[in-house]
Amino acid sequence: MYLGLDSSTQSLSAVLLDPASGKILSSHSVNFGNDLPKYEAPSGFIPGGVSGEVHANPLMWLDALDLLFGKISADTDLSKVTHIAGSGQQHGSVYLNADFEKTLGTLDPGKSLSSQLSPTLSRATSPIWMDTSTGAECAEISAALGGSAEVCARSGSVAIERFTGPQIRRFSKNDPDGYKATVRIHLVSSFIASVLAGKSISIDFGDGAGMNLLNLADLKWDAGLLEATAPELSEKLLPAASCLEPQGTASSYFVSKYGLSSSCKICPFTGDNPASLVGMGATTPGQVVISLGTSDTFFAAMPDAKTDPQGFGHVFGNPAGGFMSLICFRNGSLAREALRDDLAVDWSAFEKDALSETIGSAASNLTLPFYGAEITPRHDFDRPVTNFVEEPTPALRIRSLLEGQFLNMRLHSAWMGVDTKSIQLTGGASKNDGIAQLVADVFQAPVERLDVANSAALGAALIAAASDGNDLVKLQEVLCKPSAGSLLQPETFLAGKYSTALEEFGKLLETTINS
Ligand code: XUL
Repeated sequence: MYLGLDSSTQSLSAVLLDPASGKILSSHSVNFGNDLPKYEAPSGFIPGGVSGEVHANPLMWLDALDLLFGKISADTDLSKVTHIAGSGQQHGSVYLNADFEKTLGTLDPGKSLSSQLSPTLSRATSPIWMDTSTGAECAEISAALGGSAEVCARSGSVAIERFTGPQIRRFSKNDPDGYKATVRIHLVSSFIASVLAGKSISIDFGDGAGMNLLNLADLKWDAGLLEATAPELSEKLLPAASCLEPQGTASSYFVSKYGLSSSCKICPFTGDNPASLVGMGATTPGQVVISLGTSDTFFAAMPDAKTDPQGFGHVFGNPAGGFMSLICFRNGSLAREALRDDLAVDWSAFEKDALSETIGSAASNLTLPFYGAEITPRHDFDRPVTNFVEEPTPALRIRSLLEGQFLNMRLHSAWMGVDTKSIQLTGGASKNDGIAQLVADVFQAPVERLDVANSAALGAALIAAASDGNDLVKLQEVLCKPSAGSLLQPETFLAGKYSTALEEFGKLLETTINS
């Protein structure tokens, strides 16, 4: 049996996989807000941070780990699990002092993880991916490297506020003593893996690429970036590694408390996005995942570490080998819901039938679909900009906003040079056939939706299986199948219209940003 864990922003989840039967045996989850109310973090982070700071309490993640293993061991014989892999919310970091390694290796199963590891934190809280407090540090790192293009060429992304390097720099500047007392820095992913193994486990290539510290050419920490970030940083990081190569076995704490086998192998954990790429069955170039959530994300496997010349997209390691892109669009559901409220309609107005009435106007009315500041492209929009050739009826406004969202995605993913053969659509709005058809039409590629509830935890379980020599692609064919009847084909007669619309959209965007 293989176990996959995902420590996300709001919950810690587990998927147990039996490759012999090709079945998911069980799924469990601990919700930080509901199950651990004492941390007063209803959405998994500490509310009320100032100056853009968003932190979480790493002790909450440890309590969640104890709770989760308690739940799984109640209905599963954990001694049958041979490999554990996992993923974590990307970019978040945990700071540990000189007692960490020794304490990890000698944990008492009679006590909780959090009570024993609490004294080993050199920083009480962990900055997470929602933190935007490091604008100055991003500028300093870029200046030290001679410009943001150099940071991007080396690390796969320009210096980004939420990325770990700028966060480490801010800590070293604001609390030099705390930084000095830090002997080891972990990502959320590698922290959880280390606790399971009872010793520090490497950061993996996939998640490590979200730090502005890993050189994608040789997959080693980049000396120039380390130096520009904080003093003696290389000593605080283990060499990065592949998530497919186990680095340890379950610690005696988990063996005696929850019944894991002492030979159960622990893989380096990866980021939630790389794990989702696996869980969505999209590790082969040409398959694209579009996730429609609060923010929309676009991610896809890439054969080479190509970087976005405009600096909006990121490059992470693909757990199956090679690389993946991730592009984040802040105005996802935010914009869809703002228009829905503007028009006082419900979601059925976005369904296929309502949208099919406007097919004759496809690509002829343009909307820059931003109701608030956007990161792709970076701009302080405060409302949508439109260029309509027809009277803007509610139906046309809906079609045009959605087209604008997907034209913006197509425009800002072109740098990858990937020929989109199929799109896996996921996230809340993906169930809507009208929206899904528009994605197919704008990208001129078939769209499928999968039945997967937690693609990152499933991806982690598949990584655990692959680390034991199972063929990942074959497993994906069995476990990452599209839901019946979810396939939508593009209307090919719209191909030319959307090519023209893409050019017009690009021009309107440029004029708006430059005005
Ligand atoms: C990716 C990112 C988020 C986190 C949280 O760059 O910041 O997707 O991984 O899930």
